[in-house]
Amino acid sequence: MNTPTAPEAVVATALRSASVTRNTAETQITVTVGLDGSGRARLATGIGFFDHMLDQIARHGLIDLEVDCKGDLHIDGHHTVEDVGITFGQAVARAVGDKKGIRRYGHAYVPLDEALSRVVIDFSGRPGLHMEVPFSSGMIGGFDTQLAFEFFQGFANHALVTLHIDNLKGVNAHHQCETVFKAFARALRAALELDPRSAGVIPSTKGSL
Ligand SMILES: [Mn+2]
Repeated sequence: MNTPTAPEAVVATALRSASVTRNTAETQITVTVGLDGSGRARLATGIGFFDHMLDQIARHGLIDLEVDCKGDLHIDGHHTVEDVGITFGQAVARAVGDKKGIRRYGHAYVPLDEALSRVVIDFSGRPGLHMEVPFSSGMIGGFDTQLAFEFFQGFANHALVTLHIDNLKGVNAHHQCETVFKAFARALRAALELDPRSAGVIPSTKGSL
């Protein structure tokens, strides 16, 4: 006998994924995300340390992530990092859709030796970034630490999230940055997780997010 599948069950188990291509005179980018993934990553931004940070998002967010970016690195890394943040935000927004059944809020503390960071995220529909990260160095390899803010600003604006990022302790800039990206990944994973007690429900008394 055929057992009909309830539409809500299909929604709850469907794999949430999206691919976005964004081309400008400064960058040509394709980002593919699978929110219900296993952390598989294929990353090529041309900035080694930035690829290392995107890998943290995939691994600790359990997001399958492909980023292909050809940016104007002969100028500097600014357009590349900012525009990957924008395109990643657009892909996450598309994959998460109407936000039915997600937990909406997520937060995480992540240490790495002496460094400790906290990230809190809300899929509120209202973009906002509040970031306090006193980097101890201007550069990490070929990555300008000022660009961490640009990445998260681009993401918050286009994923339509409220994002609070604080580095609470840290001496080594590589450690500081890595704890920020790992905590972001864990917070993202928690917020995007489907809550079986709230299947098919938009987590807002307004009825939309
Ligand atoms: Mn590292």
